[in-house]
Amino acid sequence: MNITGCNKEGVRCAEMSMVCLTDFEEYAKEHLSKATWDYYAAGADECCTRDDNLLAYKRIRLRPRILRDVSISDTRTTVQGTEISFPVGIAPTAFHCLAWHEGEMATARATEAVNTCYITSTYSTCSVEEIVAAAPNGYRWFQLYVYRNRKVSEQIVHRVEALGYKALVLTVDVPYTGKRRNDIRNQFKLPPHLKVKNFDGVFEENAGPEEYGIPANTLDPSISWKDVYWLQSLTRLPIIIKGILTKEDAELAVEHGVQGIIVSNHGGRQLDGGPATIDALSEIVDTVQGRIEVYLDGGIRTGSDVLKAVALGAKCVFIGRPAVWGLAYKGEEGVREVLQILNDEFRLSMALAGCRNVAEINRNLIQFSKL
Ligand code: PYR
Repeated sequence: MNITGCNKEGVRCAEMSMVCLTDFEEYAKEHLSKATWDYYAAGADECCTRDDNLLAYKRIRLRPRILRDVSISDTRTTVQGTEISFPVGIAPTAFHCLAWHEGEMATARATEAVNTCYITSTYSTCSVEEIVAAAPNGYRWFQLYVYRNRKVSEQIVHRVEALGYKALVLTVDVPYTGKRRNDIRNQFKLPPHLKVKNFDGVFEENAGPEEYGIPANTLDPSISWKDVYWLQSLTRLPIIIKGILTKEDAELAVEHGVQGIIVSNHGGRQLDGGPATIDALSEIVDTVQGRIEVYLDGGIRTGSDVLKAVALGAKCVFIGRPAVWGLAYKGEEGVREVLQILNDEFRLSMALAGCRNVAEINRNLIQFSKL
């Protein structure tokens, strides 16, 4: 183990000791190509929302309780009735083969080993069949977009349902892709040896300009609440809406009979100027009142961030970029390490705050005068 984690040139190397998630970030920045790094790091416009996702956690203070015998602790929880090892899963991020040659298959194996939930991105560089074969016992949800050609969405829904995916995560914050300046400067696109394998043969070859590996303008900006009913008519899977940031939309989600909400601003990659997700969480939890599960993604970097989100009512949180950094570091092993570090930090924060299990985490832990 190398204490500094750097080689002679001061560059982080794979033998170094990884202590926290930002170590993986530094490694990824130094080892990924500039265009790939920029793609994953991107926020929209001036990146205010992307950055605030992290900063907002640092504004929240905890109210630890003491002398509560925390000699035994249990980080397990459930999502949609299924037990996972701790309240952290993997958010959908695209193109894992850019970060590691085995791509999403490595991510799937890591989440299976750690026993948590992996939300597979539509924009995967391995097919859903390859992902399921790589980790047959993994617990997975599928992230879905609605395409102008509804048949495209319909086919993928039937495909993932048949493959044993356990929920559909309908992503609703991309009627159009946000403006990510470096992707435009870099003219970011997938290298020729990679493709969005879930769409093999689905779109016409050479159908004009591409955006992120499929023909541009294929997502349907006219998507509306009635499409939730349309999706429900296609599937028996639970539907979770990802991209809700207000109590009004949370209420509509409940009224439309979905089974969960992910409070998300797409990692700050869509509307710049929207709230940090942890700041949006409370009004949504208060509105939903336990009728459906509320999850969150965006800005989680430490175990105490997880503790704060769970204390404010998130049933589970999801990490996006840190999983990609883990992949860039050591593939499956790297993602496992990222999850393990977060689990260890969460367990420690829980104990230091006086909680023995996830059920004991509640809003009393949050110092509201500092919010
Ligand atoms: C993104 O790059 O944010 C996608 O959702 C593909």
